[in-house]
Amino acid sequence: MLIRRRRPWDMPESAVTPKEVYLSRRAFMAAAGAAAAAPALLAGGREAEALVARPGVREALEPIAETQWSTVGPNDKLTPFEDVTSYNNFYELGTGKGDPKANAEQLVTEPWTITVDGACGKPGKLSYDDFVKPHALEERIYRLRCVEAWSMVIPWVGIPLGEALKRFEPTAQAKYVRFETIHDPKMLPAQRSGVLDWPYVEGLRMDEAMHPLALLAVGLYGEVLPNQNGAPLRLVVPWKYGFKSIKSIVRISFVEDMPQTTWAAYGGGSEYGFYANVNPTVDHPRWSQASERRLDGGSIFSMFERRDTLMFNGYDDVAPLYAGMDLKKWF
Ligand SMILES: Nc1nc2c(c(=O)[nH]1)N[C@H]1C(S)=C(S)[C@@H](COP(=O)(O)O)O[C@H]1N2
Ligand SMILES: [Mo]
Repeated sequence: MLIRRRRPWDMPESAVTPKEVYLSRRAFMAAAGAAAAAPALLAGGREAEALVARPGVREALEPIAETQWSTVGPNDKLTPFEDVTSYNNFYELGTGKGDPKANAEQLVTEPWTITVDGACGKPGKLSYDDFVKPHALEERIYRLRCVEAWSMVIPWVGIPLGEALKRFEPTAQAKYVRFETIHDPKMLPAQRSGVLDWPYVEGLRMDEAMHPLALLAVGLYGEVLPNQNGAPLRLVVPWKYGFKSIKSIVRISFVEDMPQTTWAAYGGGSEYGFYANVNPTVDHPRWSQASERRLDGGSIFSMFERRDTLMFNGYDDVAPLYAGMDLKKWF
């Protein structure tokens, strides 16, 4: 089922995609359409055009709805696939930026089971397919702002978090959602170290989780999510620092109390708190968050260019979620 909606933050992908990429994508779709028996037409009679032609392509995803769901501005260029998939934070696969890619093959994502429990009417253990397949995949181009003051623009493929959560019928006791990454040192070599408390845990307040911008990503650039980016299923919360966007999720729990989350607990609370909304006025203890470095495939000189960090990473639509809260206190 496909529900097509437009939001004020929408912008056609063609506005941010380098033209060659956009055109080659269309060419690839024509080829894919000829090869695959699957109908190329989505509801509304529009052709799916979210798949990208690139060498070394992994598994392409099924036709993707809503390629127009984008939340970027005219100054946002897509971060090249190469950078999105080789400059990563995934501490379970190593703390160096290149480690997650180098160790990616050790993570086995099939089979994959997601346990949903806690305050809900329909808890369960679901296979990846049972979890994801009831939903139409959407492409969403979001800015990702890491707490380390770099940012990217990534075309995710995923399902709206809120719609996925509703299927489990959260009860009135469900005030927060807690997410857990897989804990298996055989597959995630750095889990043999104590660099963080494992498993990695993140959480959202229920109303944050239900916000239409919150996404569960299963792919990027029209392909199945590479392991280093959190395969097979990861959270994307574009108005919060990147560490909230927890990877390789195996457990989702509806809970009454604010969950203890990995980075909020780290070092006795020496990093950010539970909310971790992008906020240019709340500095990290060791650096300013007023500006950031955009990784967009620009020249070597662009390494030194800074741009202003935007409140909520520019996603003002979420501001009502925090009405009346002092965000210098609840950072
Ligand atoms: N399980 C887990 N999830 C994680 C992390 C991690 O180390 N482990 N790193 C976070 C951080 S700090 C960022 S910036 C993003 C990076 O996502 P990307 O590598 O797909 O760009 O993932 C987040 N999710
Ligand atoms: Mo990050």
